[in-house]
Amino acid sequence: MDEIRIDNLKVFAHHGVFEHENINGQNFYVNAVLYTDTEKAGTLDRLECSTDYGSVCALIYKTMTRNTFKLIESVAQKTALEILQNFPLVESVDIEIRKPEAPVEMDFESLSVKVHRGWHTAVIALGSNIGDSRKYIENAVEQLENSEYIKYVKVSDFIVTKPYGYTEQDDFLNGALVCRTVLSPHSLLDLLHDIENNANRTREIHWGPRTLDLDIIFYDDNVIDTTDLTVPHIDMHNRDFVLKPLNQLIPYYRHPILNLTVAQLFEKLTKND
Ligand code: A4P
Ligand code: MG
Repeated sequence: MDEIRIDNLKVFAHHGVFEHENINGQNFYVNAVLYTDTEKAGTLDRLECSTDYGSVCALIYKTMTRNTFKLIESVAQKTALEILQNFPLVESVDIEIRKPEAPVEMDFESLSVKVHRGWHTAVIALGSNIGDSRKYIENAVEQLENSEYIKYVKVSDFIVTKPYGYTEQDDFLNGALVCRTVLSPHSLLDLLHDIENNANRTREIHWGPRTLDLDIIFYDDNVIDTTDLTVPHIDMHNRDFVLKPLNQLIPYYRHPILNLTVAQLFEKLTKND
């Protein structure tokens, strides 16, 4: 991907753990790399087709002077998110915050933090089989749409499905959505848990009835296997209530381990049934 670079933008600001830093301020220097496609702008020679680095500098300056953070980690995080949220052509960004006047009684050139943040595609399955299931799912979609960390939410139709796994329970309402997010997979999982908790979700029986279940099915083409998160969802290829809504939204999305598209997985499952 092409890069637009800003080197050592000087910003006088008040970030720091010590009170005297917040009162007196000091110079910070920002290095930014914006990852974006510049081909169209370069071909047509038109600024509207690219990202105006002057406006990015102004946004960095505004973000760093209107907020006072203790940590340069927070300065970097906030600055990166502001750029991603305000410049839609920027896919991802590196932000390095340098602090050459940091109050450390030793000889050094500069101290710094560098972060990489970007937009990712997340695919989420939605389910409910207690209470007003449609309302629970619609509320969840609304909370995701309203999150500053998520954009371009596309939702499937909702379908009524027979319970899978633990069958002594009511029918489910299921659906799926695809979106772009700046959250890491684990931060996205935390957000989904918050939204489930807002729906009075309790965890009693494994695979049992629930007001709201939000599962991460895909996150880009990442393969994640940690104690609290497995992506792609470990059993998605066996579940028609996941594959049917996905087939409507993203039939050509390829499962990174099984190496089959959603449409192929759905066809395979339907044939086996
Ligand atoms: N976890 C691991 N990977 C993921 C992931 N990709 N997305 C962990 C979300 N969570 C993931 O889930 C337990 C833990 O799984 C989470 O805390 C997270 O750290 P849970 O939702 O608390 O509860 P659970 O019921 O024990 O498991 P789970 O996986 O949600 O249940 P399932 O497998 O989704 O099954 N039948 C129909 N027709 N429709 C349904 O929607 N749903 C289930 C629930 C059973 N039968 C169903 C349906
Ligand atoms: Mg779940």
